[in-house]
Amino acid sequence: MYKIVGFPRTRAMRVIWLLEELGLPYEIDPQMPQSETIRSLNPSGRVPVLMDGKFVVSESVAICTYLADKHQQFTYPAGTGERALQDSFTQLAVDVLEGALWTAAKNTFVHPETLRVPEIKEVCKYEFQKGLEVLEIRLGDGPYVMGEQMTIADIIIGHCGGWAVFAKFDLPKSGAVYDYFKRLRDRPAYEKMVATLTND
Ligand SMILES: N[C@@H](CCC(=O)N[C@@H](CS)C(=O)NCC(=O)O)C(=O)O
Repeated sequence: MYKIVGFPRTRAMRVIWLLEELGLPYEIDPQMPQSETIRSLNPSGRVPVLMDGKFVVSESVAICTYLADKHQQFTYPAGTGERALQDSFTQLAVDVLEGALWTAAKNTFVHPETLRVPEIKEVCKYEFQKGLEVLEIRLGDGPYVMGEQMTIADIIIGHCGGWAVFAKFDLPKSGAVYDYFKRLRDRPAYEKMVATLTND
């Protein structure tokens, strides 16, 4: 059985969501970042980490890519044009959406107070909006970024949407991007992932 090592209310949410979509059994060891256990598995001390037997992999996007490739679901095969476009959406999410959210978080509660630059949160919100504008243009007719087939790119983007609500970043209240985030939130696997957070 897969083991997710990491407190669920973190980027572990992406891995939990994907495993729920895949309908595969997993257990969660809710380690806090920088715990001794986490540092023994991932020198950066960051969560999540996935254990597949003795195989250990860190970085949520790499974990999701591994699982999707291994089970040949929620991804296009490597080396195809579709996969390149899917990866391009994933990178947009990580670079622009997550980049803005994570920079804001680091300057709000993650870094030591003396190192924080609270004013940067406004820049982050601006960058996040720019990312949403690009997403809206690239979304097309949907229902998912790659069309009919949901992929891990949607999981990474959808997770950033939920994170944005938590961080009090503005999200559209109607339109294509609103509908897209709602479609993702309404998925039973998303709801099952959210249920694991209440057990924190
Ligand atoms: N790029 C990594 C980022 C992991 C990460 O920074 N996780 C946060 C929690 S969401 C963490 O462990 N922070 C603690 C730290 O940076 O020391 C991923 O996607 O897994």
